[in-house]
Amino acid sequence: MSRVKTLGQFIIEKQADFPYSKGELSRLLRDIGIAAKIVNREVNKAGLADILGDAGEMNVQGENVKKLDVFANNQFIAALSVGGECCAIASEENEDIIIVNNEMSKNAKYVVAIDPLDGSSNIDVNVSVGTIFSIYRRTSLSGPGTQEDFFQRGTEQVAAGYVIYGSSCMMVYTTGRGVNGFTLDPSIGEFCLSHPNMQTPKIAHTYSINEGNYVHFPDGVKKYIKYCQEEDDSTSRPYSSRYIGSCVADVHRNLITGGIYIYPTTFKSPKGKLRILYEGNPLAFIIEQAGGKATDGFHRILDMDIKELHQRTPLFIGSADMVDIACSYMLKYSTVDA
Ligand code: AHM
Ligand code: MG
Repeated sequence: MSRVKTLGQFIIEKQADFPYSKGELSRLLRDIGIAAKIVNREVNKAGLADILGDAGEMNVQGENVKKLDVFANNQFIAALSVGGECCAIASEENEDIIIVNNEMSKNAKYVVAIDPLDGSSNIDVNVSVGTIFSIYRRTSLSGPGTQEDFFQRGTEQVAAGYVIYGSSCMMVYTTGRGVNGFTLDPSIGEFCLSHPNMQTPKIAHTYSINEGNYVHFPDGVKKYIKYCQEEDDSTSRPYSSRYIGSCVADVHRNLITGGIYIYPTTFKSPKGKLRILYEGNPLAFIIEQAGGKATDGFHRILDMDIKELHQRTPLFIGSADMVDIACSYMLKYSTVDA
């Protein structure tokens, strides 16, 4: 009989890989796991409770905030604030960083960037949504965390992960030593290791992009989409198109079955729509650890300089060969600004 390994057991086991670690990162990951379970509970009863629908506010990106966004944001901020490991949080829902201001967190080592509920347009329609997080070691020495603590390249992430609230709830994370996935077993209330050492296929046959924006795409993307749709037996084209509209769900599916997710620049979003700090970088870290690639069409996401908290980026992410081919079309037909 195989023995179930819970997220908590796995985290403690992995801590032994870092002999000088004091366990702060482990506790941070555990706190995120607990908040995720609470958010999952609310997502699951979204249709029942009066928590469904708009909260009637706009977030800092000028998008409608759904009630569950607010709930998830509050849960994660609370979870990250109590443990004393995190000194500041950057959230998609808050214009400025949230300084964790208590006695325990003054000398906390880490800052956390988070998209508490990604894919919010899917909440009202019972389609998968997710949480994305990214953990950095602070660069300031002590005292309250600062905005500059977040202005680090993605290569500096010490851990990153996402939670997908889908047909089951899963947490997938990396600390730079591979990617592991845990599925929530509701009967025991624990995330259990279900997808050890995840690897994404190098080449696959699925592309994910909002084709409704086609006329506004850069030429390189237009040509790549046409390439995906052409008939060619040797490369199993045409490819399938799958687009959920929650990048966690699209990237998660592509991580498992292979594929590419693209959110390029568009007329409406000339710098791309996704935010690098809590969408691009964590997903890029995970996908690279799983053997895939992530770029903005030209450059590696993890090497980008961060100058703003809510900085946007185009994103080409997924199976290595597919990202390479898409980028070769960008190089041939588009310029960095187009
Ligand atoms: P959000 O964080 O406000 O939910 O926005 C990010 C989401 C991604 O999850 C998703 O892939 C994309 O926006 C969908 O955008 P669009 O509706 O323009 O295709
Ligand atoms: Mg988001």
